Amino acid sequence: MSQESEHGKWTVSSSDDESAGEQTNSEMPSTSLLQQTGQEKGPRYPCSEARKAAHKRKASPLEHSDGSFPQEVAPAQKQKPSQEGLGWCLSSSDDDDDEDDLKERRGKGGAAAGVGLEEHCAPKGILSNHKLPPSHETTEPSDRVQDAWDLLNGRNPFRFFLTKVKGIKAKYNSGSLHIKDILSPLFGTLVSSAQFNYCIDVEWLVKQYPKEFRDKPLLIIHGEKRESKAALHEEAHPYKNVRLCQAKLDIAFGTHHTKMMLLHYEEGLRVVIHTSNLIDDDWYQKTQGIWLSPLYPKLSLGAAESAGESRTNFKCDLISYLRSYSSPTLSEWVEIIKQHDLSETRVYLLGSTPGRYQGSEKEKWGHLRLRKLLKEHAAQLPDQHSWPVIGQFSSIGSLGADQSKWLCSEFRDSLTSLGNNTKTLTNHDVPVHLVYPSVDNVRQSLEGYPAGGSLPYSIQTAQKQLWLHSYFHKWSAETSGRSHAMPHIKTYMRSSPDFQKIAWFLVTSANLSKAAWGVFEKNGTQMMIRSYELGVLFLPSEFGLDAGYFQVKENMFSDEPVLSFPVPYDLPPEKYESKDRPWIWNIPYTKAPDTHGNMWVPK
Ligand code: JTA
Repeated sequence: MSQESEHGKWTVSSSDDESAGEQTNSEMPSTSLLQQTGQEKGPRYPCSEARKAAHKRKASPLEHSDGSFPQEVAPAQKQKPSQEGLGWCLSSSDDDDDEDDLKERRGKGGAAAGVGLEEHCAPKGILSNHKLPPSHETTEPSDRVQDAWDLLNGRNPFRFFLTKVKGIKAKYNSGSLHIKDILSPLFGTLVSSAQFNYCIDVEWLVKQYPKEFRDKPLLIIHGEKRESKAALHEEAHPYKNVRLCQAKLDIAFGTHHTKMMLLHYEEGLRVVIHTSNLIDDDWYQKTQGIWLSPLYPKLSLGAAESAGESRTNFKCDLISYLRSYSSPTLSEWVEIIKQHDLSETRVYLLGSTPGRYQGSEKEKWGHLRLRKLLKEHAAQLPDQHSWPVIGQFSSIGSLGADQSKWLCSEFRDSLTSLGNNTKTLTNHDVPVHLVYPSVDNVRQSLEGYPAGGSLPYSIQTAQKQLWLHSYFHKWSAETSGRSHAMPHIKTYMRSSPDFQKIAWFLVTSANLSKAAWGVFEKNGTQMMIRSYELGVLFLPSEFGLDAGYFQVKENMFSDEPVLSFPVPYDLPPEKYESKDRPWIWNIPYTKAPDTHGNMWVPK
């Protein structure tokens, strides 16, 4: 079938199927490309077909025919090794693996520039919450320890971070984290850990741990089934300390998207909730979000069952989320969490877990959970009907024939709730702004078109909801230096009409889909959720702000009031221009070359 349409001329060989999920097999591009050389292999981790396509595309790029780079598109060419590694680094060892990484990158045929030259790392010492590390003020180079200290405890009360990006100016990476930083001994002396995620490269993951922690028990919680589950087990087999736990997914098209680390230390426990898959590409040139918990101290023996709870009920909510897996293995982690003091937590946990929920259970997960939190803990604002909701995501599900079906009904009703009002009657005029990369965003990105391999909006879904695209705004992030680092982060917030204040901010794994956020069934008496998702919600009241809003940080790298919130992309969002189209991953883009001089031709 060949079609000329809104999105140009394209063909699909598979049948269009109707499904509620955001990604279905028929919508995944096959791995075959126009000009295959035959030498390339897929990634060693089981993952989506699209990711394999992106992987292979990097191995055998399709050069744009005129061979020239467009003048206005050049961030990747400007990458210089001299700009690399200037951000602070908390990795424990000068890793012999970095050289392998460089070889691997070159082997992939992508931009080899922008890799290597990791700086020497900070001296060891645990960064606890309440006392300075032993090396502080006494050991050189103390600057990096100071930076780490400030990041973890001082000038970042939100504990919200972005991942380090290769190939941007060092100043934009100050205060960002690589996975090796998170797993560094500076953050704690690891006893055991659990990694919840969607896509996992076990060999790569093990290498991200410092050598001294590589054989500590590691539990991987995933959602793979059948062949891909078997492949994951094969991959994990060589590592005797690695155990796998399959999350049950009993509802069709459900996915395990949750991205969380539980890090059990000799000194306590840390929880990390983030948006990156456990694969190298996700920690290379993308915009990803991370929330780091404080170091939670161990409760004294004989402490009450209820001890160590936070004002935000985080401990109970985390345990309740883990219990939803009904896994004996995860019960072991529930016991560990029970033994710790999580009372310093200032965020609310917001999860989704597959099921059909009724009665009081309805408000435990998804958008109704957000609705409840906003009603109970966020204040009403003057002229709140003119405060837009902004959603920003990296994939999109089928949202129905028009906005009334889900987006501007149950979903918007939840995101516009504030205070214990008896339903705002003016909800219908609350603006909704959606931020999703345009084709030009992807083309001009650091990764080029292969970045689109992590933006799996399919033509089959897109063509059914052209109405949605009128809500779209471009990805732009000059303030965080990440305009060319495509978002895999997902964020939602309520902003003032002038975009200088926000009433709340959520970072989550949840894309814009009914599978993730939930959808009413049975006339609103039941909430149905297909996938596992996890995020944290920042509310002004928990940060001692009585005004009911956070000021938005204007310059990420200046000394503004510490309680201004570091929104990771530019406000106000900029609408798509008439020529702009949303990135759709399974149609070709051959008219203009990307930053590596290549085209995108999925078959
Ligand atoms: C490409 C994906 C995630 C996630 C989930 C993805 C798909 C393709 C990237 C991704 N699914 N897919 O949870 O992070 O087709 O399912 O990054």
